[in-house]
Amino acid sequence: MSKKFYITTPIYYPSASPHLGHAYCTTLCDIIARGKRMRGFDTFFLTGLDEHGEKIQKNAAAKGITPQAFVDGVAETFTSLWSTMKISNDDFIRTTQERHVKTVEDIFSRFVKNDDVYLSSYKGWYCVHEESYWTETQVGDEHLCPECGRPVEEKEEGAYFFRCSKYLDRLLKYYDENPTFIVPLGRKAEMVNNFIKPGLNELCVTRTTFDWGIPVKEAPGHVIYVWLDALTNYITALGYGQEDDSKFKNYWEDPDCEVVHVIGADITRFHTIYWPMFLDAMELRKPSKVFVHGLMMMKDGKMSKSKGNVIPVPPLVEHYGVDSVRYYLAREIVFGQDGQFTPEQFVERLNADLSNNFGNLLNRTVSMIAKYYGGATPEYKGDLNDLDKGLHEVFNKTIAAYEVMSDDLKVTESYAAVMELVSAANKYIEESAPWALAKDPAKADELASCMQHLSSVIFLAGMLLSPIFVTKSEKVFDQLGVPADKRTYENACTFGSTGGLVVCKGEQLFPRLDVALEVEFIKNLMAAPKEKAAA
Ligand code: ME8
Repeated sequence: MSKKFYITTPIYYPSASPHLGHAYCTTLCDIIARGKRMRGFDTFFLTGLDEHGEKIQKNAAAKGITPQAFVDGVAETFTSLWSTMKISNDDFIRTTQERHVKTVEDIFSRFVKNDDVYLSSYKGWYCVHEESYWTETQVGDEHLCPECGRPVEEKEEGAYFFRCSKYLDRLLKYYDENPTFIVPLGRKAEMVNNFIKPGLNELCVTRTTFDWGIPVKEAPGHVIYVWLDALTNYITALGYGQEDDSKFKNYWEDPDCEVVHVIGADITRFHTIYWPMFLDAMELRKPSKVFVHGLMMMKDGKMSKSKGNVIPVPPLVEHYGVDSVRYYLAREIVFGQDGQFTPEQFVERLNADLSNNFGNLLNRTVSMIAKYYGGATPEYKGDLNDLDKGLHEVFNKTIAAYEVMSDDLKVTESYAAVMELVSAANKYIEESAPWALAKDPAKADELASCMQHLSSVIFLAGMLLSPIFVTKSEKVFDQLGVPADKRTYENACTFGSTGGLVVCKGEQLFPRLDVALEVEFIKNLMAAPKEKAAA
């Protein structure tokens, strides 16, 4: 089986500063990508910006600058946030880049030539914010956008339409043949019942009312509608239609390469209905999976600057460290479900899992190996008693569970399993009572075995956590004394591979947090003046 993996985030609109919601999606994708690389997959991880459209043009005009200058400015805040979050993307696509613009023009020309698009005129209810037309029924009597709730305006313009009707059967067949194309599974029913069953209209794919977009060569005055432009980023970034298309060939064109788009629920329709149709029209393979993650909400609803409930990411990372913030995002909010950020849960999660559970296991183990063996970790000599056997079994089960769950993108569940291993090891210490074994010369083998079992578990847990702990896993390995060239996934999965290593007690990696003080700190961050809160 090929071990290739291509993962993408949505390309975000550079219409405002990025917030914890954007950081959430990108960080989860980063954790998945790093996990695959750790396991030896040939991985490509893409993120980027969706820089065209009326909204951007309006925002730039309001600031009195060109749209390009505007997006260049916002792009910097995004790349700076990704560097703060230690995002390991392999490329950063911006839809104003020549590589993208040129290819989208060619794709459109191909659609015109093949009669996949046709010129007509469109009248409907338009939402500037969503850049979408809606039908009379969808906007209701109030004339509000069904997606974002903002007022819509009635508009008519000459436009090209994509022939969805030509590709609908193929789409439904693809759904049938690939039951896990849309995950979580309930999202598929939503698409079929809300958009396909009521009758799918042909999709309007050009605009004439603004010009901040990719021009249609065949029809001056038309620019390509932002979704056709935006969705194709996933292939233009790989070099599709360009001189160097080696990445496109290596990833997209390899039918065994798993191609995964991770998106928020707000854009499911575009990724699961129109994108596969565009790909069909280009005679290209479809993505293996569209994974729809949930929204990260605040107690009083969606994060928004006007509500003053936006969590500024950089000061949070500066205060708690990037590893802790990444851990919180992966572990607290179940990937695939909506979740709520509260300062209390943030602090309590870090205390419970990182200080009390993982940090405690590391400190106790390294101290005991230093105390009882002068630092040299005993060799593995088999499982001497039931407690040893039990922990070894959890070790093996954790590897299997981690691999299956992370392949299913059950990120939160996979890390819950890793933390269960850590809890099992802490329980094993209590039950084995090494301090008592140390007093009894007849129990010397059991004591050695106990230290070996603990150190093996920490090596594995540190490795499985390394896609999250981008700085601290290395410190865990330093404390265990693992040489740089032995810090591999295979070694960590090999029970006993820490035998003979000399531990080196270091700083406490996850000091316990004072709940009241820290909750206060986060609340102050949320209330911080705008310039401080800007990412
Ligand atoms: O829709 N919680 O861009 P966008 C979790 N350009 N995720 C959140 C979030 C929150 N509170 N807020 C935003 C667009 N997101 C298009 C995409 S793709 C070809 C084009 C994340 O800037 C979530 O992943 O509005 C959502 O789908 C995405 O940001 C929307 O970003």
